[in-house]
This record gives sequence, C-alpha cells and structure tokens, in this order.
Amino acid sequence: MEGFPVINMDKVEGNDREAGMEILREACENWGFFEILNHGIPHELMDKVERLTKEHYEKCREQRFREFASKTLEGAKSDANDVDWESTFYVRHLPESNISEIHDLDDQYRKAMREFALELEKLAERLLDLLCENLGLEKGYLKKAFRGSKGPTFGTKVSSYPPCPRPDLINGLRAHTDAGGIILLFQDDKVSGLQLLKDGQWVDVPPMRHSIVVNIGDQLEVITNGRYKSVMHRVVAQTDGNRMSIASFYNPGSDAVIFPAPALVEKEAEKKKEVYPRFVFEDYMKLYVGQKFQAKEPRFEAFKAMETASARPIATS
Ligand SMILES: O=C(O)CCC(=O)C(=O)O
Ligand SMILES: [Fe+2]
Repeated sequence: MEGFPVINMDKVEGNDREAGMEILREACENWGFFEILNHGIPHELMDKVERLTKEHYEKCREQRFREFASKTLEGAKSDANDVDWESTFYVRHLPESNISEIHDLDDQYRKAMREFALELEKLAERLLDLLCENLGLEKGYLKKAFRGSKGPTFGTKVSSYPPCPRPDLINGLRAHTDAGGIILLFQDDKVSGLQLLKDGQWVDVPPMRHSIVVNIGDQLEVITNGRYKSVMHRVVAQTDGNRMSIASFYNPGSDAVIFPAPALVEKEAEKKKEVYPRFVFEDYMKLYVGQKFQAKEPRFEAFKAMETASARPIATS
C-alpha cells in the first residue's frame, strides 16, 4: 500500500466493506497506525474541545510552560536526553472519572471533555470489534479481554507542544511505544510533528481536519501474538505553531490478565516458543513506567522469563 493508511468508516460500515477492512488489516499489520474519517464524532464537538483546550492552555498553563522552557533550554545545551517539550495534563474517565478533581478546568470544558470521552469510548469499542472481525476472533473478544473486574481503564492525555527554538536538541516527545490497548488521537490539523517508525524510517502522521488517528499499543500486540504491531512513535518539536494533541488510551483494567488469543497462536510458533507472554496488566504498567522510552521487546522477554521460572519444577534434592 502507498502512503499513510486512511480509513473511511462510512465505507467500512457501508457498501465498500471489503476494501475498507483490507486497508484496516494492512494498517494494523504493517503500520501500527491509521487515520479514520467519518467516525461519527460530531465535528462541532471536536471544534469545541479544540477551542476550549487552546484557551485553557493560554489561561492556565502557558506561564508555567514558559518557566519550564527557559530552564530546559539552558540545560539542553549540555544534555537534553531526558526531557520532552510538552505541557500536559491527564484525565481519567474509567473505571471512575477524576475530572471533577482537576481544579483548573471550568464547567464548560469539563462538560465538553466528558461528552468527547463518551464518543471516543464508543468508537474504541467499535474499532476493537472491527479488529476482531479481521482477526477471526468472535465479536466482543477484545473488549472482554480488556475487562478485568472493573472494566477497562480509559483516560485522556491533553498536550500542547509549544514552538521550540531548538528542535535539533529537544524532542516534543521522545520515541516510545504505547503500553496499553488502542489509542485514539485528536491532533492539531495545522501543526504537524507526530512521526512513526516504519521500516527504519520516520514517517509523518499527516494532520487532517476532524480525523482521529488510531494506533495499536503493546497489549494488542500481545493478544494478537505479534500479528498486529505496537509501533515506535515520537513528536518532533516545531519552531512555529503550538501543536494540540488529545490522546485517549483505551486500556485493559488493572487486574485484567493479558495473553495471546489461543486462536492466534499457531502450532509451529508454540513448538518454537514464539509465543507472547501472559501477565496481569498492572504488572506490565509497573515495568513500563521506568522503561517507557526503551524498546518493548525486553519487556515481553522479562515476562516470558517469569513464566518460565514459575513453570519450572522446584528441585528438592
Ligand atoms: O501527541 C501525540 O501526537 C502523541 C502523544 C503520544 O504518543 C503519547 O502520549 O503516548
Ligand atoms: Fe504514544
């Protein structure tokens, strides 16, 4: 396939289903990313969320970022390997919302974010079912795999990437894969910066008005036993423009047990031990916290090693 995968949901759920599902399959297997149009989220709601997010940054966050920026630039001249040129806050929606505890949001912004989160939750679950269909898993399999005892974890990271005078020294956000399940991103339609790693090259995720960018996290790579890929991505800081990014993470519940779907583990892979590990999601997150900006493979290997150790019979003599 040529170029960044774009999926028109009207077609996928309408009269061009086969072609749309094929683009989706290709995207999940070879890109780890795709962009969707006609996703059903009202454009007026997206416009409102964008306006309120930008106003909130200017009113409540810009001054603090300026202070961070001048310190960071000073330090960056010697070493900027452990900072990101971003201003962010995080809102949790599920299993229970913490939005009323974020004190600097006004009622209008809270209401819009709540509404937007409900739309995104529905969209994430619709997408998971399309993935199930492409994978030959029963409808609802992935949603169930994420459920745990309290349902999925769902939250939104709201970020601004203000203009940076030295993008040669500092990243907007350092390269990483996402730890969770499926990620839905509403990004600025004018200021670019998000890139993904494909075949050893950084490729731009093109800004597109009213689209939602979707990417696959580490947990879907595990459940699909590697058929779908959680891909490295980063944000390159820009000298002009303040990039808005609203990334919503639909993740397993903290006590959900994650393991490759048996239907996707081939006999040959099993014999060769090319099978992804089984673990509790919160244990994965504990490991990820300290390793976010490192490759995912050692994390998978660490859990495989734990499985092998616990399966080994204990020597008694
Ligand atoms: O801001 C973006 O476009 C991406 C953010 C991201 O990758 C993350 O927060 O994990
Ligand atoms: Fe990410």
